[in-house]
Amino acid sequence: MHFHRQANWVIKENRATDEALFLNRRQLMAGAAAGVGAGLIAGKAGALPAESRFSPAVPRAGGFPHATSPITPERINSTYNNFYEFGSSKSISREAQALVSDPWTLTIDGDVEREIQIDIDDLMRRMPMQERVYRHRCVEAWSMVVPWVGFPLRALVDMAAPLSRARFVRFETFFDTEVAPEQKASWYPWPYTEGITMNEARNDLAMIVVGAYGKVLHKQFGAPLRLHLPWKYGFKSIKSISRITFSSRRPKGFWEELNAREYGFWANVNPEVDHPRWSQATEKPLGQDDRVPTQLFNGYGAQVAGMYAGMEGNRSTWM
Ligand SMILES: Nc1nc2c(c(=O)[nH]1)N[C@H]1C(S)=C(S)[C@@H](COP(=O)(O)O)O[C@H]1N2
Ligand SMILES: [Mo]
Repeated sequence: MHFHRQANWVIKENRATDEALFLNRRQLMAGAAAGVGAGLIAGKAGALPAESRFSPAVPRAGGFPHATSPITPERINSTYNNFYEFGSSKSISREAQALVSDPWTLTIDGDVEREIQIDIDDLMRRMPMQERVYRHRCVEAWSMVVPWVGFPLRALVDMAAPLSRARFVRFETFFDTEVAPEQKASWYPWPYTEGITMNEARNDLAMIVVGAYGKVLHKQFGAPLRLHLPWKYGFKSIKSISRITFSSRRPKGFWEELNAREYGFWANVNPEVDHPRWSQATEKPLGQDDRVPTQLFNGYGAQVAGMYAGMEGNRSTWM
């Protein structure tokens, strides 16, 4: 199968150099904090501030395979989350407001020409920002559809200039027990980490997310930057990334470390390969009553299947 390196939905010119697009982020965050605070005082966890929109709006990627199923209502999505740093229930949106996402420095290290430390605002100004509507399929068999705002992971990989020996990319979440007391729990291998191959990192679909629903990313969504790999189970899409490390060795993620038999390295969505404890054939879209069939590669096979040619018969490709 032939895969061209640059798809037509990748915005070529760097729209992000338009200062007005981002420079408001600090103001936005201040507005968001005020809004969330007010919401919390009113006793509504996950109250959504109106002030946090990107202005002007980040353009939706043209010619892109946007999800066509209904977008999950923001209010539902922002109060049903997996973010174990703030608790193992889905109702962590209130606890997650303790996250300090501004200022935020991303470190890029390992097999690179030189280590980079970059402020999130600088990074956003340098990256080609766009909106993409993605399906997300959690390994627990629920799903959602989200209009993310962000940029192709490949643009960040290019900026990082990895050495030729780099074959994997490892992502690490912040570690701060003051902010996230759950990180004191010694039975978890904190901080949360995940890893993918360089080939996967350069795939057109791999996205670094900094916003959702046209707004700066809510803390419970993994502010200020997270990964989204829509063809893989959701646990691969690590939140609140503070470090990206290029490596010649395959990293072992948080869940693989905990239970490799249930949560593996590849974790590509496949309705025909069950989780050891439940079926993966169907999923429950958040906010909908009925279950729907799960799709191979979560419906993104045309864009990603070529990366796994010859691996289809291995159970580990789907776990
Ligand atoms: N750091 C971190 N990233 C994480 C998780 C987590 O617990 N901690 N949970 C993962 C799982 S299992 C899923 S399904 C998604 C959930 O994203 P959402 O809460 O925005 O829906 O985040 C993923 N990224
Ligand atoms: Mo998940």
